Amino acid sequence: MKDVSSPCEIRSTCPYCGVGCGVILRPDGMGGLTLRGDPDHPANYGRLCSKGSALGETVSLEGRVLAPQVNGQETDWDSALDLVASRFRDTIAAHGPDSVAFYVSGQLLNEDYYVANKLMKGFIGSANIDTNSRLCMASTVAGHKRAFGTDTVPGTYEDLEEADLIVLVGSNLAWCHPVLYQRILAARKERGAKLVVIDPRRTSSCDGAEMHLAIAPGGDVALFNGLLAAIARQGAVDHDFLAHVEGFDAALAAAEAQRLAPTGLSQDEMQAFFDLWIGTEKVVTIFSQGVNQSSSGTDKVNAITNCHLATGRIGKPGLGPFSVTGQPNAMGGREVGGLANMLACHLDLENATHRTAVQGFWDAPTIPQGAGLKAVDMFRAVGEGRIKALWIIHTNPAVSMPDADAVRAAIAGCDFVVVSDITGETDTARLADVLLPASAWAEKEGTVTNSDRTISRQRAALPVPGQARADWDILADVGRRMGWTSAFDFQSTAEIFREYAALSGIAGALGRDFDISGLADLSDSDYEALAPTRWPVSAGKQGGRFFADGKFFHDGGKAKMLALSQRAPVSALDTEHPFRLNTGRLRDQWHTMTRTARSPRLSAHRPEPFVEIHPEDAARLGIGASDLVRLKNATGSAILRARITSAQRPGELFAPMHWTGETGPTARIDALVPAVTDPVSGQPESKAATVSAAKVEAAWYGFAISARALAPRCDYWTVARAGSGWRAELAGFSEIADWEAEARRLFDCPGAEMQSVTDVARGLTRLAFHEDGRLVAALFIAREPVAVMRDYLAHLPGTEAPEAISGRPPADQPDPGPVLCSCFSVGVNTILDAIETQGLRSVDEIGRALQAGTNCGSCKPELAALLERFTTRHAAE
Ligand SMILES: Nc1nc2c(c(=O)[nH]1)N[C@H]1C(S)=C(S)[C@@H](COP(=O)(O)OP(=O)(O)OC[C@H]3O[C@@H](n4cnc5c(=O)[nH]c(N)nc54)[C@H](O)[C@@H]3O)O[C@H]1N2
Ligand SMILES: Nc1nc2c(c(=O)[nH]1)N[C@H]1C(S)=C(S)[C@@H](COP(=O)(O)OP(=O)(O)OC[C@H]3O[C@@H](n4cnc5c(=O)[nH]c(N)nc54)[C@H](O)[C@@H]3O)O[C@H]1N2
Ligand code: SF4
Ligand SMILES: [Mo]
Repeated sequence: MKDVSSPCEIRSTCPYCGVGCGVILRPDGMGGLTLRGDPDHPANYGRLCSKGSALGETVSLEGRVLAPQVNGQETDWDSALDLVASRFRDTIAAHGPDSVAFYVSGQLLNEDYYVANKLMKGFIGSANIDTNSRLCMASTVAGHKRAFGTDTVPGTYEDLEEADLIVLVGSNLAWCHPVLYQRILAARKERGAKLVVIDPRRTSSCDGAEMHLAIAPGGDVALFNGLLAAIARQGAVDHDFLAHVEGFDAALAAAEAQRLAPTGLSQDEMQAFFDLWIGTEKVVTIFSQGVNQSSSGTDKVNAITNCHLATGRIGKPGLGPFSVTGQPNAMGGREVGGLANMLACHLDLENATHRTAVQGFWDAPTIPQGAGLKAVDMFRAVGEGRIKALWIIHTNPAVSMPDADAVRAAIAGCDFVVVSDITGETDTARLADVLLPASAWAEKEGTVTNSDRTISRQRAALPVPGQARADWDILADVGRRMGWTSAFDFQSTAEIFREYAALSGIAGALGRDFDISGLADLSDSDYEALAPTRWPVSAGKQGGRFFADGKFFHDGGKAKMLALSQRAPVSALDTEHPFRLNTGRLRDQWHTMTRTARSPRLSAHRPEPFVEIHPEDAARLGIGASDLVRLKNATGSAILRARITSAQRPGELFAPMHWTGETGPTARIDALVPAVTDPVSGQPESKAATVSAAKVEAAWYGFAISARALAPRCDYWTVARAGSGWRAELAGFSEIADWEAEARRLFDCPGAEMQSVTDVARGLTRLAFHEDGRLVAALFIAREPVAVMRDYLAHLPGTEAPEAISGRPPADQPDPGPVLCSCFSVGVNTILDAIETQGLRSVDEIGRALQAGTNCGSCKPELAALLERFTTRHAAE
């Protein structure tokens, strides 16, 4: 597979979402690369979304950590790893194996993950290894295990195309799994399949959907209980399939008892959905974080699997429950046993036979007898000093964990913290005693497993910079330094993969689903050439679907339906906290933005953090467009820009999860999310905090552009890449007397030529700085949120821009407006103008006129929404 059309092209996999798109990389010989979608990869057949298309803009070495650091000082690997090994060894000797922990990531490759799990569970002898997948997939894992006996995704991506009805539950697929969404849209065009979205917000995924059910947060169990009752009432139960299922009567009785539980939906809306679901045999119910990240997340998963089991709609083409995985290797992490309550290869820690089998295979001195600490409990133990040595790999918990300020304080207070990252510029890495430089996506080898169980190779295309090393290599080295020389004597990822595949054969023999023993004998060159392969790969079974034959993995071979009742989110609304705060993702940013924020194109879509609020709520609170809003509760607080939109239900707010201490310190949204979890899965309820909201009156507001990176020091700030420079939003609660001095410090331009405009009465100050005839920076200050043409100004640094200080383009140069199509940098105003003047009537026509939407297609739903808004407005006029 490595040989593609040109010898310097390399096939690999996109490092972002769980769709797992294949990419073809072409190094430019100067440390950069260009890429395109792999037309032969079964996840994407050549497609890429905006984030995948912009990968080339994120691989520069800017901001990378290139040598190990101890207490902020660069050192060599021997010193750093001897310190790590000895501190872990000494801590274990003094306080026992459960006094140490690893917190890892669904973005690790299978090989990295396997070594981390083997080291902690088999050799250190603790199960205190958990992963950010606890914040992501844990409820699905628990729900699958309760229903099927194992954590098995029954279906495949082809099912999404063969379905006649797709239901998205708590999934903004258009933004979070854009290539799958594009595949569904293409199939809809062909087959006329219907799309239903169940989400409290009207998201981009709703544009073009037949039905949007704006469910009350947490209403999903009641809704799917209602569906189960309707399935029974309307005679849609598959009685033959029920021979393979336990628990139907109890599940139905519980569902019927719940008929009046609140969903926020009208009876008519629900009945229309029930009729559509029941009346369409080929239905795939896709679910994601609106389901998982809930204190009843596991129940939500089972409320969905109940309906599919009752109707026998599972494991056949075009139908089934389908959990889409978040991170590129969220699925692989579940397979290697990255979670604190699992062993490798879908074997169970609680099962003595499984434990003995794994311990024997590893020839391990020990194996924990039960589950270790799950993420939230792990950081609580860190905070309480029970965990004394912690190694954080490939994740940024000081930002992404609930109660993030407390987690940040816990990490800061821990005796010994090791962080492996590609950059030291993260909220977490800044707290490390030892910072280890990891090689990044385009530099490392291994495998990942995507949402439909397809294992794909990630291949190195760029040289490893500085002293960076692959995560598996660092982990194995520490294992050897701790004394387990032969168990961690790995020389390559191929070797690790073979061991892992061989262990899965034991799991298969013990009756587990995950068996890739057919790959245990791959030679190095077979591994190098491995084509995307869906598991299982064993003598008995190759790829395909599970469960159509009615064989499940519980003792006795039956599936289980669960008796469920709806529970409200844990945080209660009250007069002090009248708003429910929902959180999630934006189209063009990835998590804590350490990579995507390096791309100016991706940063243009939503350059500033915000909170979405319904117009009625905004009016009641006196919040206008662009005002700053403070959210507060007992856990923490945040300041965010208001975005007023009827896409929110009244009483509910939405804020993105992406901003950090590095990019917008008052917008760390997990500072507001309390550390409450699902009792079964331990997954935090990240989408249902309760908060107060109030307008913030700042003394001044500012907007800045700069050719150089800037480090603001004021009460509110956020920075983003723009053009070849940066843009920043600023605000302060106290007056600043000398704006020139302030600006020269902010922009680090003590000697630059300055133009200025001041209107003391109106509190207006504008300063523009030129060096050698080119604009280096400009600052616009006002008493109200600054009204300048930001998207135009953002491209000026580095150009002559003699009139930048006016804050608007010359008359002959229109303002493009906020970028909507990031591939071709096409702004909203440009699109609206073309719709009006050229009479464009479809997304395709917009594409032909402006190119917008013609590359990755991620913005097509937003283009459709813009068209619709325009036509409705004009129809009304
Ligand atoms: N662009 C982008 N894509 C990504 C990522 C990224 O960072 N950026 N991250 C990846 C990862 S790791 C993950 S896990 C996935 C997540 O993918 P998604 O789960 O699709 O993303 P989210 O935005 O977290 O949440 C989905 C939706 O759940 C809704 N929701 C909130 N509460 C409820 C509820 O009670 N019921 C229902 N039915 N819905 C509710 C929210 O309004 C939101 O629109 O995305 C992956 N893809
Ligand atoms: N409020 C709220 N909070 C959430 C969520 C939500 O919806 N709402 N979603 C949750 C979910 S589903 C997830 S998955 C998490 C994600 O949250 P995190 O995992 O904390 O976020 P990332 O930014 O992906 O962190 C990855 C880190 O790994 C580093 N890195 C990149 N490549 C490599 C490499 O090859 N090796 C190493 N060692 N490091 C590397 C990056 O620089 C970055 O610091 O957030 C969770 N938190
Ligand atoms: S959908 Fe986009 S982010 Fe996800 S794997 Fe494909 S290209 Fe990457
Ligand atoms: Mo995730």
